[in-house]
Amino acid sequence: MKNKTKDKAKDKISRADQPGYLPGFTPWPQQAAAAYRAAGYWTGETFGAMLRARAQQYPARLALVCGARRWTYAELDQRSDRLAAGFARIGIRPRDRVVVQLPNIAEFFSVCFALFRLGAIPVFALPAHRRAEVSYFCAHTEAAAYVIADLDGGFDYRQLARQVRAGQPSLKHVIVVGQAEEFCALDSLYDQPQSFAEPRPDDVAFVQLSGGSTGLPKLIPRTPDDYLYSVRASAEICGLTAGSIYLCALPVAHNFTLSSPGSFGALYAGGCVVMTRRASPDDAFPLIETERVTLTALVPPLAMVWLDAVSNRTNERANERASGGHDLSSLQLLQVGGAKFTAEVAQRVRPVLGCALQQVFGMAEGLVNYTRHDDPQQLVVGTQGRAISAADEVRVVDDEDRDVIPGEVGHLLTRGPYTIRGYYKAEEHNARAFTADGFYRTGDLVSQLPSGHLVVEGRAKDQINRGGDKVAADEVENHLLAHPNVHDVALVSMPDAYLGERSCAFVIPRGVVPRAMELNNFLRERGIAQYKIPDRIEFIDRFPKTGVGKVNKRVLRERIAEQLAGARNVP
Ligand code: OOB
Repeated sequence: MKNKTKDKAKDKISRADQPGYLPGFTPWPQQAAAAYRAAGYWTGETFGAMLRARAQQYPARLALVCGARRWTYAELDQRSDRLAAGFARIGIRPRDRVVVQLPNIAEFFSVCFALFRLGAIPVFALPAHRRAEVSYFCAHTEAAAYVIADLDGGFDYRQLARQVRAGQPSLKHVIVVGQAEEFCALDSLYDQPQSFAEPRPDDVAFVQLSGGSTGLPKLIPRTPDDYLYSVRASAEICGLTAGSIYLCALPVAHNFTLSSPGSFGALYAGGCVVMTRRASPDDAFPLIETERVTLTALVPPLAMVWLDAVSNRTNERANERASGGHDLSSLQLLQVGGAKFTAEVAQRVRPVLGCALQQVFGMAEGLVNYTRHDDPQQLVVGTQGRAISAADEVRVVDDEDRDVIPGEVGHLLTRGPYTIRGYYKAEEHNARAFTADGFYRTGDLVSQLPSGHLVVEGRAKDQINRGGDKVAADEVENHLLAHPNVHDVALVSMPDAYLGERSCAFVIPRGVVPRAMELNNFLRERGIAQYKIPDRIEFIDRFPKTGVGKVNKRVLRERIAEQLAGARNVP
């Protein structure tokens, strides 16, 4: 009896030392996890330990450039330690969720690594998100804190925080980079460093957002084991070294910018990350020149703007590889991804920018495909690359989940060492989004070449890819349905030369036909991100239906595409 009690006590202690996973997280099955460890993909390294190791290896090397500020690895390491202590002082605990919505500024990294060291869990919102999205992230994760910058791009995030906080009882702190007003200033949290227990490398370290196709964006839990593997392998594929200088031009918290190989890849390699809040040629080109940037990542519309900026300039001064007087010769690699990059534009990259192109087809849920530096040009220009890892399982299947004949178009399913097995707290949705044996249903239609390279052929998910910004159709439809003069609505994509796709809402009105402007204002007042506001609204009496009576969105897409083509042909 006595012994039993003792054993029980011992049991309690060992469980406290090794608590289970974050509730709501679907870990990889034990067998798969063991295989990934045995193969050396999962190393047990945490984010905090990774930064510490680099700071010891390269204390004086430059880690971050942000405006006039230049932080060495030692400084980033120290700032992260001090902030971790400050976060702990105000009551942020291991495993607390913290919504982080920051622009491309150096503090993104000190805040993240501080939270990682503390074992708290950043939930990455994008700067474009507004009240509806941020409130949902806070509520769904029961966030304890919300980190913002005071102002960015003319928008006051403190105003947003006031609205969000009013409806969120769990939200104890709003932490502001810059002028905090009534909130907590990040600068007041630089305490004396203290040490914290290392978080588990196989438990959730942070949460990213999915583009989503149904309802609100799904939340994607990522672990140090899986994420650092993708970062390490990506850095290797892209040839990053301590001499690499990465321009962080797309939103820093997006998976592409963070890990493919992104800023984490650059830090992993001991290189330098240069931050820019805006990715326009006027902002980015001077930075490329002065900081000698070696690589960057763009979505297709931005890549087109860069190409045009350089072409125009080059036409003016023949044979000069410069733009606006800016020398871009340090740039070795331009990565383009997030949406389909057409072959016609892709082939302009090398002649115009004088650097290599890499196409990147990835997803925040995991799988990332790259074209490789030694691929023949036709693969670099005409495909979206092949998977990072030999352990990535890629299947192309028909509607019944049967493998298609190699080379034919089908649904892309994937499973592997850095692809999640479930969204955070989304049991019902997970049953649909993953197969019984753990493959993620990407919703993308692809064909695969014998080399393993994938060509993105289309999409089965009900989503609009607006130049890399993903819009879940039914999220916007649900907001519109709340309008008293909207009887029914279907949101579809329409072709666009610049963004690839824009959104068009077909609306069946109820009673008085509302003005398009009124519906857009209504959506804005509901607090959704600007990129989700329909680019066009068409009123219609009834929807075309499929054989089983569902709205036939294909017919609607064709209708609007024809209408646009017709309008272009009018003299
Ligand atoms: C990236 O991640 P997400 O989560 O914003 O979006 C994923 C989806 C994919 O399922 C696919 O539908 C689309 O975006 N996509 C592409 C593409 N890259 C992404 N479609 C066509 N061609 C491409 N090259 O967008 C993302 C994450 C990591 C690296 C790169 C992109």
